[in-house]
Amino acid sequence: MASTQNQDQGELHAGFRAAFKSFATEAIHVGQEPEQWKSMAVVPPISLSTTFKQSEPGNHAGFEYSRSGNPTRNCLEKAVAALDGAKYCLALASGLAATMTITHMLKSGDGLICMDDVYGGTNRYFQKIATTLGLDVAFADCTDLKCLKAAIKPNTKLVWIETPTNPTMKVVDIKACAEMVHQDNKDILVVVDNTFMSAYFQRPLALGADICMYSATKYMNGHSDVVMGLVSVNRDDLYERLKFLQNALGAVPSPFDCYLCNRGLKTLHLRMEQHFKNALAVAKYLEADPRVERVIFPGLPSHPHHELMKRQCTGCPGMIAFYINGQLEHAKAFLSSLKLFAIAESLGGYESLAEHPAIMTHASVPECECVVLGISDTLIRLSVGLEDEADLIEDITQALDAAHPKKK
Ligand code: P1T
Repeated sequence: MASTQNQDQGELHAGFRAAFKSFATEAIHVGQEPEQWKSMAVVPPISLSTTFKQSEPGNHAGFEYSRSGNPTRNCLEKAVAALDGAKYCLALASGLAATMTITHMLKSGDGLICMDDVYGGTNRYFQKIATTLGLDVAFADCTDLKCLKAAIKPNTKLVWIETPTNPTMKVVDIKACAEMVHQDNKDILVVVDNTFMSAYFQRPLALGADICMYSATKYMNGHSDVVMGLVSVNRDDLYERLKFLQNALGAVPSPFDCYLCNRGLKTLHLRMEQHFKNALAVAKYLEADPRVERVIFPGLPSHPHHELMKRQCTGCPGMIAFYINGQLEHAKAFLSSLKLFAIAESLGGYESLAEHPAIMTHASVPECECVVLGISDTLIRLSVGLEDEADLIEDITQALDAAHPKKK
C-alpha cells in the first residue's frame, strides 16, 4: 500500500500516507463497463424493475428480484469495493441499516464492544435495540489498547470502531486494535465505521479490519441527497453471510439512490481534497481566535492523535469540532448567526453545515456519557463544505462576533 510521504500532493498532505494508487480511475471505471449493457450505455442505466424474467423456472440472467440483486446497485457495489481495496461491497438502505445488518451476524448471548464515542444513532441502536435482542453490549475507549483489551470477554464476537469519532474526533489506531483483538481471538470481527474518512482517506481493511462500513449519506455520496449505507469485506464467508442478511433483512437502497451515489463517487477524490483544504484553513483560523477555547481537528499538530492520523490516513476530511468560550448561550448565538453554514444534522455534503451535538445528533446519548466524552454545551461541530475559503472564514468571523460582541 501507500508510503508514508505524499510528495505529489504538496504541503497539505505532508507527512500523510500517499494517495491510493489509481483511486480516481477506479472510481470512474470499475463496475461501469458499457459492455455489460446491450445498449453500451456509458453511464449505468437506472434499473427500476423489481423483477427479472426467467427463461424457465430457476434459469435467469443473473437477476431474479430487486431486493436480492439489482443491476444499478451492482455497479455501485463494484465501484465501492475497488475503492476500499476490497473483494466485495454491499449497499444498504442507510448507515444504520448497515449497522443493523452487520449486527445480525451475532446471536443472543454474543458480546459486542463499541468505541465509547460514536454517532448518537449507533450508540442508541446498540444500547436500546441490540441489547433487547440479547446481545451483551459494552463500550470502551479504543484509543487506549489496555482499555479495549480489558473489555474483551470469552463471549466477545465483534469490536465496533469509529475513527475519527463523532463528534469529538478521537482517532483510533485501527492496525494496533485489529492486531491486539485478533491475537486475543482471531474470530472476533473488527468493524470500522469509515464514514468520516471516506474510502479516499482511509482503508480499514488494509489495516487489518474485517469489515469496513459507511453511512454513504455523507462523503461517499457527497451531495446530501441520498440516505444509504455501504459494507465492504474481503473474506468470502463474511460476504456470503452479509449478502444473505442484505436479502433476508431487506434493508436495501432504491436503484435511483444507487445511481446517485455511484455518480457522487466519480468526484470523491476531488471533493475530499477540497474539504481537507477548506477545513484546515477554518481550523487554523478558529485555533488562532481567543474566543475559541479549543479546536479538535486531526489535521492540526495540536490534535493529540495527529501523528497517528498521518500514519493511518492519506488526509483529513472536513469535520471540525470546537469549544466556544462561555456557555450554551454563546454556542447558540454562534450557530444562529451563521449565514453560509446551515444549522443542520448530517455531514459530508458539498455544503457547509454546523450543529450542536448535545442538542442535535447526540441527544440520545445519556447525559452522564456526554459529560465523560466532552459532548458539552459549548461543543460545536462543523462539516466544512466546498465553498470558497474566504467566504467560510468571513461567515465564522461574523458569527463569533455575534456570540462574543467586542467590548466598545
Ligand atoms: O444516517 P445514516 O445514513 O443511517 O448513518 C448513520 C451514521 C453512521 N455512522 C456515522 C459515523 C454517522 O455519522 C452516521 C450519521 N450521522 C449523522 C446523521 C450526523 O449528523 O452525525
